Amino acid sequence: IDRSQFPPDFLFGTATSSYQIEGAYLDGNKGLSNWDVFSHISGKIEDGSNGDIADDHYHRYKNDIDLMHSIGVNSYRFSISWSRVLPRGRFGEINSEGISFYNKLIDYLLLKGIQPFVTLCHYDIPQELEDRYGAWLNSQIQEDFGYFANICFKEFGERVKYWGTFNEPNVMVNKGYRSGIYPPSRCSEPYGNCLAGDSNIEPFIAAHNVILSHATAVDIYRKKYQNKQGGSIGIVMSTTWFEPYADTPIERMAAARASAFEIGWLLDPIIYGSYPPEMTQILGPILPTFSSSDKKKLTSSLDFIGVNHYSSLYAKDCLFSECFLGPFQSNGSVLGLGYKNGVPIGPKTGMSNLFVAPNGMEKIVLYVMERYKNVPMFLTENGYGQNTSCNLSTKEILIDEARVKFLRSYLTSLSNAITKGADVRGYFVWSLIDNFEWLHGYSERFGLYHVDYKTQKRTPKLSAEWYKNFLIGKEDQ
Ligand code: GCO
Repeated sequence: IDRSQFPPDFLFGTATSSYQIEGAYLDGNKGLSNWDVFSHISGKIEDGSNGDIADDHYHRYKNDIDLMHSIGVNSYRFSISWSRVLPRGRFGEINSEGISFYNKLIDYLLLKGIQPFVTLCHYDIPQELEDRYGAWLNSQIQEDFGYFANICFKEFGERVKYWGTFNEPNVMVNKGYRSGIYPPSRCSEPYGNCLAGDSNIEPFIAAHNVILSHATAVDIYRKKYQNKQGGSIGIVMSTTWFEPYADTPIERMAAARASAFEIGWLLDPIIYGSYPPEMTQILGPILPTFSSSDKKKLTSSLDFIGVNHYSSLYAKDCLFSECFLGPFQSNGSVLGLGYKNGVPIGPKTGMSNLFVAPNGMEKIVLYVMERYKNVPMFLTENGYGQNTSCNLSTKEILIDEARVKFLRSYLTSLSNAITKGADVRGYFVWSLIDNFEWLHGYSERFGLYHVDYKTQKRTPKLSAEWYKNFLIGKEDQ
């Protein structure tokens, strides 16, 4: 694979998120976020860690930008910590120290010739919104998100040309309100908080408020800023390629249903103004409804789709055939499986649910292209996690041949999709540096750079070197 196989103005970057790298969780007047509170509850994070310090990026952002610069990327996807800008959400003042941090970050990026690609909400929100009114379960959040977005457009929009409202909201609501393994831990064992299965309406309410919060922010951007500032705005979704478990009509339908439930759930409303037919058929009245003014505000409320893609799964039908879905699944009655007859769908990675299945990249991009009439896309995350809980040596971590192979094969597959007509405009490796990998803490490493968490020293892995060579167009070995 060669850079010349991509369009000349293609964005190539790396991605991170505020809670996963910034640390400094109380510095500069930052308020507590839901993840600050959650990660401090014992037993929530596998290795007992939290993001209090993380990569200390808050203090080391210049150094980290220098690392990006040395790789030669032309863009950087990061997120703004809502609780750094508004420590108490809308119940307090704007924090000038928070604004100043992101100003410095953006200015230094631009000085180094790197375009900022900014996510407004990558899971972390001010805890006070949760405590006061139940955050995503309350429609109040739509206005509050709009208020936050407006501040960001106003303060940073002269310099930021790419905005994503949400990162993987489908994951955020499923893990927050269905399995309960992310904050606010709704429905987690022992299943105390809400009803089982499809009668648990909370994920649907939360998603509904996310969808309308997105539309509120886009509306503000388009009315007040877009013409003047000339940027674009979209949303970033987690995407899995679902391969039918068997080549039968039922399993093919199951795979299509799984995609509609995963991607169409939020993107259909945001692009077409209503929930996907695949969902309404199964869920009926469980899905909240959009008023006609909602629909108007929603339709075509994005300029691009951000696609995060790591892996494929088999889709197995559970609507017409028997299988145990677990009490809190609602994905169109499809079981997503990594294995068939004991054989994984592709080589295993360090993450138990992620496999190396590069063809899924081309397939998912073509799927999104067809479903959404070739709206511009950015491949906003793709990367390889290495599990280091089993005491790998630093050398084994640094010579990350598996990651290089992964990136190369996925980029090849992406370029195939572009050749077939997909309007993809950028690609971001997850991640620049090893960081706080949510429930897995620091044992999962996704970085192009290794981080020694005792000293905060960053060391390039083989993959950093490989990406750099790829970007300068040096023949790939
Ligand atoms: C996301 C992802 C990232 C993860 C990455 C590796 O929500 O965008 O969860 O934050 O770190 O996907 O799992």
